[in-house]
Amino acid sequence: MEKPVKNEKLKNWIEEVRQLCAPDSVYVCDGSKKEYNTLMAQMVESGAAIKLKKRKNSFLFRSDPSDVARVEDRTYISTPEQAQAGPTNNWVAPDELKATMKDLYKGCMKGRTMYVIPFSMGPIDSPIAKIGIEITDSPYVVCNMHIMTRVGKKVLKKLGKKGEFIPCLHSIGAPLEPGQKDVSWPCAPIEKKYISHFTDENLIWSYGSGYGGNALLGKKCLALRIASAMAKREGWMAEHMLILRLTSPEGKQYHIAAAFPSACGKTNLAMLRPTIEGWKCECVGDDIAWMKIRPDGRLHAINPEAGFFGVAPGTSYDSNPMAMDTIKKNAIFTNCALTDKGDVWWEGMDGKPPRHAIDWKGRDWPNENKEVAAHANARFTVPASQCPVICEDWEKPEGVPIDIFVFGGRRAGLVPLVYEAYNFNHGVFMGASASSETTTANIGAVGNLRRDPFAMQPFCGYNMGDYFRHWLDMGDRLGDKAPRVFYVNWFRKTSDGRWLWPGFGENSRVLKWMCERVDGKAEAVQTPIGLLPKLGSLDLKGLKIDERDIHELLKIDMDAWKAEIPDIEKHFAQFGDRLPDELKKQLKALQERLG
Ligand code: OXD
Ligand code: MN
Repeated sequence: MEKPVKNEKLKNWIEEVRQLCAPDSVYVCDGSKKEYNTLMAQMVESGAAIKLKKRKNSFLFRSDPSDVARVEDRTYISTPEQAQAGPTNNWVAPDELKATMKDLYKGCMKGRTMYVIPFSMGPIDSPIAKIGIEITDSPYVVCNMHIMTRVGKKVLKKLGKKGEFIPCLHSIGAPLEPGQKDVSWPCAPIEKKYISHFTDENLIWSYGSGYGGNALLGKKCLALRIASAMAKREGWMAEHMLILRLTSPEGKQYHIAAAFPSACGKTNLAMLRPTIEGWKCECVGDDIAWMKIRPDGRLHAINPEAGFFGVAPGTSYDSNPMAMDTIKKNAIFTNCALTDKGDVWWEGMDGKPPRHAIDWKGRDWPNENKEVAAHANARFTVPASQCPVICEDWEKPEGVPIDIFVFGGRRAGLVPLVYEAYNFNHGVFMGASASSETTTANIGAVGNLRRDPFAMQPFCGYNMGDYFRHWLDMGDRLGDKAPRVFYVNWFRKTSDGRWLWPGFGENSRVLKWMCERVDGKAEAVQTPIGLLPKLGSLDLKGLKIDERDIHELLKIDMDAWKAEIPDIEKHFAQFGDRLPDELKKQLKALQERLG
């Protein structure tokens, strides 16, 4: 089975892990359809997966109720010095963490197959792409990696005998004793889960969870935490951003990269259907952007992923018709409900709820406790190529040139619908002080306000103060070719809880305003927080919206903004002398403008 592996370092690593984890067998993945189908058939046979009657080649999995989201409390950036990881990351010294985890890994794959997954983040021939190798004992992870990344022989070929790769070790942490019957979602208890990143060594060790970003190590672990640290060292950017292409009626293309925290609508925005006439939107990526300055002096972005791992609840033909069409076939669903007709269902899907379903815990639904049928962080995994609005250049090796950066979050009050930064450094300040109400994408309380700089709080692989500096440095290198920076808030509500902005396809109106700002066409007014649309410059043609709501959406409440300053100060203070002076200056300038 190990024959296809010619790379010396990889051969040694496979052998080292085999000895430590003691699997029954080792299998090197070839990335073929046959491999995917065989593993799925085995999982259906064992009861781990349910084949959906209503969707071609699609399957439903139910996780253990303790293993439903990313575990930020159990996620570590393990660097020799704690200061390298900074105040926003959990830290344990590498020797200590490795010793703890080696104990856990000892014999942890007993009774199971150890899969070796060669994968590429980014199109294999892209100069921005990186190769990873995930070793896992979860066939569910293998199938998801087939969709989310480019897997198999072609990656090994590219790696060659001497090529470099990022080792990603994963175990669900549930060895089987001889004769022991397996459960449908094996995993370890929370206190034994570890998602560890040894960023100085480009090494990932994950233990105990089979879910999402904890287990599909190409995504958050490699493409954000490890990649952000590499990007800092090598002078590029790895960001938690969707990428989209907007084309005007005149045929001019604009590329937008937007950072919103988890479950704030990145996937919906990436697949937006513009409601304004003549404008077209295409999706390049929905979660992660890797960006490099090319010889033309501009920043070019690739989507390092090959699939979407989207939040299912709330996805409907209303909110995201393109996602609904994308998931019609070849999809993996996790923690959705199962209808009696053999399809998936979740809260917020179109039409009436089914009269009866099996909920994500495998029980009859509805139940007397009125619990939800699908877990709030239920997901679909699906190939990006199936998206009806995937951009024809989404796999272009050199990426697409970025014109506009957008930051944002979920704020019921305070933050207006849209505003523009005065300049790039002001934009960095806006990204660095971004905030959002928390969602269900990670384990923890929902609805609390947290600062989530650049939507990278859970994903930055090094000291966030140094990361701010890196943004400022990139701005200096880009000069007048730097993207323009905007901040949006689709989630503003009235005091009695009504949404002020219709969102979804109507967000195209806001994006159009940004493009027209880039072209020097749309007018803006100067306010203490930045440049807001001048009334009339936002295209509201055909939109039924009360004028009072528009006023409210674009209102700046000076007192409320002043009250925000101490929280930004506190947030910045945690970075001590690693906070760039420029950001202190930007904060002071905001304070002065607020009066
Ligand atoms: C995701 C997340 O899954 O950000 O993309 O949590
Ligand atoms: Mn994300």
